[in-house]
Amino acid sequence: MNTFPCEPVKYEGPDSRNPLAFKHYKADEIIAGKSMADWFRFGCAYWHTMRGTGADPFGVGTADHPWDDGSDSIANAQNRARVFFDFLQKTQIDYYCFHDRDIAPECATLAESNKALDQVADTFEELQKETGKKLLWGTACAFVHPRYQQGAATSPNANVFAYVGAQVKKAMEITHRLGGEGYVFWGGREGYASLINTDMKRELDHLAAFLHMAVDYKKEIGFTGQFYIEPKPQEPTTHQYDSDAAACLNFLRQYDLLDHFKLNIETNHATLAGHTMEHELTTALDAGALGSIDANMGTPNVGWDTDQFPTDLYLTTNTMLVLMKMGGFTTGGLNFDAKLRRQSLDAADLIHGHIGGMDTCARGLLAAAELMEKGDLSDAVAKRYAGWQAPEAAAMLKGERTLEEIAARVEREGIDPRPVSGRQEYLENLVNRRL
Ligand code: XLS
Ligand code: NI
Ligand code: NI
Repeated sequence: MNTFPCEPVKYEGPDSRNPLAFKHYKADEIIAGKSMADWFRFGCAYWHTMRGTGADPFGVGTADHPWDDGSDSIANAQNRARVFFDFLQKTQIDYYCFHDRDIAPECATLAESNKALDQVADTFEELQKETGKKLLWGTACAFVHPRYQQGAATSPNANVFAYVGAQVKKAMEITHRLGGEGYVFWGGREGYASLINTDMKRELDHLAAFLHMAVDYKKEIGFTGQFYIEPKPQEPTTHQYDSDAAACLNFLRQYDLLDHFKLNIETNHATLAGHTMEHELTTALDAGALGSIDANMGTPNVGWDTDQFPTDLYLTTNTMLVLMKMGGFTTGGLNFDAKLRRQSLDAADLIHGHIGGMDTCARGLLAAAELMEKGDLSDAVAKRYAGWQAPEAAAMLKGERTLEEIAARVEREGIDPRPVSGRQEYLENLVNRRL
């Protein structure tokens, strides 16, 4: 069985009652100068969509994937790839992302694993040519295998560091070969369980040395895709070194890596870090380092990375407001790093999850575009800081005034600032009106 058990999903408009139709996502509709498809550059995560079984810490998988024979054979991996590209076509998703070990089996030796990866990559290459679908980014899975139990590039064991070096080298080559527009480093176990047995300074030095080697190898093979770090505060580690956007930026700056990396911001990771998605996106954007998005959402009171499909209009509107400020993605995209609930067994549920996420994003884009166009929010912000246009105010920021001079002016002019309203609720109502 090489096709996905459903018809291709089409746009039918907001009044459609067809559960397998887009109500808002219309790929070629131009919004603020760009097609919806270009604004989003939607991506699908191979690990969730094709390899997610619904297993959780309390029970085995439940998903019904009739195309999968459950074996680790190359033939099964290649067949899965065919079903996946059919899924991409049926959902109008243009990009995908993978870990090396999602697409091909891990074998007894590294050489055999590399060979398996090459064979499956042949199939991916053919399928890309056939369908026009593209690789948004690739990555290496350096957290599942027991060898990485204490970390990969931050493992206390030098041989683990070497092994992950070999694995990432190959994953970069495969990403390059498949025309990947980026490569992600998500440090799943790059952190600690406890500081009691951890030399944090040393581990961070190791991580930086590792990333510098990756940057060198990228040049060596002529891979021009963008490198991304994906922040996440914990899970599976107690503390992950790439805990949030600010921590990543600090690390990259400290180790002279900022020119080579951007951030891939994931919604549920922002939540786990105690931030809003728009906070994380804005932190990255302000540093010129917003690269890509892993779109999903969590249930904050659960406290896990539940990787749910985005269904929240506030969330997607706020996300799109930041993305529009940036002018859209360049190499990045909006990858659904999202999985079905364990009760959602059917292959068709995968379609519902993805098209629901796409429609939610489309509504966010439409709302954000209207808010941007009307300019109410940007006007309010401009007005809030308008006082800085005055020559004396500007001079204070340019280093042209001392504290003594400022103090003298405050006395001379009898400056006595009065509180003014931040108008938060008024503005919240404005946003609400567009939803
Ligand atoms: C896990 C991460 C992972 C990365 C890719 O929480 O989101 O899926 O996106 O390694
Ligand atoms: Ni992710
Ligand atoms: Ni995640």
